[in-house]
Amino acid sequence: MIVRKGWISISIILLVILCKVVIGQVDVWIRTGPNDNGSVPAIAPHEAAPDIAIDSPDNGWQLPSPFVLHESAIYGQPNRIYVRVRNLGVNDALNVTVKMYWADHTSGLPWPSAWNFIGQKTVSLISAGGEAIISNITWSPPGIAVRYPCLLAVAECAVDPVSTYSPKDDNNIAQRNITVLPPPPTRPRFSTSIHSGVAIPTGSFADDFGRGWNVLVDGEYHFTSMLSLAAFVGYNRFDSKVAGVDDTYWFNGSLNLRFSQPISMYWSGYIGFGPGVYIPEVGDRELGGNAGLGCDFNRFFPFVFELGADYHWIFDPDIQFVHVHAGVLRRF
Ligand SMILES: [Ca+2]
Ligand SMILES: [Ca+2]
Repeated sequence: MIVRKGWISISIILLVILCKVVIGQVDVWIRTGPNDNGSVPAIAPHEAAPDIAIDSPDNGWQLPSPFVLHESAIYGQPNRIYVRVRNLGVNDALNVTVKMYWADHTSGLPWPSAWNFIGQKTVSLISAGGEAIISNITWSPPGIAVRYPCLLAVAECAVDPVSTYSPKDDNNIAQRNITVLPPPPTRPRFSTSIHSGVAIPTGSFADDFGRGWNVLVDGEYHFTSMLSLAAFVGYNRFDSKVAGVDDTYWFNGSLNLRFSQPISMYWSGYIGFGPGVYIPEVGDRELGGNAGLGCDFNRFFPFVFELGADYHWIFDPDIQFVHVHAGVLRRF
């Protein structure tokens, strides 16, 4: 009886070793959704792979965080595709090849007829339980006709080949549906704009004066799509709250450094700040500064519509006001 139990134990150990050697020794996989853990079938969604990322030529290159800063692709330009491949197995994965494909989402996505090959790369080693980044598979989407394509990443190696071309039913496959945008227009470096709005006193300045109106004109030089230098002249009028005291005004001449960031296809936001010279109705010129933020609507380029607000502070006498404005800008 003791001999038989010993044989059973040895048999079980051999069976486990055999399983590890033959089955599951290497399991390459790519997350096809944010909740995917490598199980088959994969946890839904199956077409939002966070381990496939696009880095378009717009906004510079997104290193070192292409997966965090995943972008829409730009057609007609070389976009970079990144893929993170993992190994769930107990042995190292050797010579793992990742192939990238794209398809029109309206095609129904039959394999292989709907899918267009983009490119492939091979990584020599993914250690057991580890991961590797496949970088710089280059893709130039052919045009805007396919605005919402699907990307498919297919990973396999000799001991873990693809069994079925489905991101749900094979963890070697992952899909990410993306957006393709037209290239941004080549932006002229100069712009000029005119704005008008409300000038609102704050602090002690508000004791004697109420809100009035403002107009400003500016000239701006755009170093890049995200950085510019603006010089502007403003007229800020305030209504008197005190009987016997006249309304007043301050001119300002200001210089602002501005940082812009695209928010969507047509909208961008900016922040800016800088020094200024303020000239009162009566008295000497004074120094001060301003800081502001706003948003631009670029649908009708080269005309840009802008909404913004600036906080102005004249140091001595202590005068502060906020200027809320709307305007139109023309690039040339
Ligand atoms: Ca696998
Ligand atoms: Ca980019």
